[in-house]
Amino acid sequence: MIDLYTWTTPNGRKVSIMLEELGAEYQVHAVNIGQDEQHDPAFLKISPNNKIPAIVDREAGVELMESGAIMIYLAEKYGKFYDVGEGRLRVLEWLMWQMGGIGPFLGQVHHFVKFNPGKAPYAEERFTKEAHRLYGVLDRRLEGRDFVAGDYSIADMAIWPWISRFEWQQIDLNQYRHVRDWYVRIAERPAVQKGYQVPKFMNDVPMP
Ligand SMILES: N[C@@H](CCC(=O)N[C@@H](CS)C(=O)NCC(=O)O)C(=O)O
Repeated sequence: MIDLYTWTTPNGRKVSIMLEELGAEYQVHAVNIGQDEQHDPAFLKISPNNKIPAIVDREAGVELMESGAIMIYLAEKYGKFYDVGEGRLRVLEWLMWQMGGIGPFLGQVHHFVKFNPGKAPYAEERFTKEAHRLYGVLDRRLEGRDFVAGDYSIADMAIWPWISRFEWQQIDLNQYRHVRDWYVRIAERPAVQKGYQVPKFMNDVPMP
């Protein structure tokens, strides 16, 4: 049994989608970051960086924060979604690309463009430009491929929830047709539909 500490955000959904894909038994603990529950001392013991997601694997006595580390841990534990397609190194490469690029920079687009428009025009311009650059990189990677590392892997599961906020990022997915086709292909998976609604329903999975 895995305890999942999460909220309705891309980083949280990465792990709930993965747990659904694995068919793993898990218990959800909602950490409402809008109400500062991530600073609760009990949660900080599991996630000292005060961010979701985090897991506890009771059987194995493991407590883990950081979505990338959690996904690698689960992939190794269940022997799935890691050593696939073009191999472990490619999966790792695109997973790290998500962790270092897509997550932090699209997160800044949400902050400046979606939630604080007009306050920092330079930041809006800089992060929107970077978002388009990253979408371009992903589009080129997906040309002639169904998934970023050949077969469906934790790299796709990590990137996809960030792309699901394309409307927040004011990105027209039709401008990036390989990304759009990949996005729809993954969105249609039952486990993704289910994992997206953890810890609670917010909206239907956005479709282009
Ligand atoms: N690098 C971390 C980032 C996690 C993260 O940024 N989580 C956000 C929600 S998506 C959060 O918990 N924010 C609360 C806060 O910053 O106080 C990961 O991938 O797990």
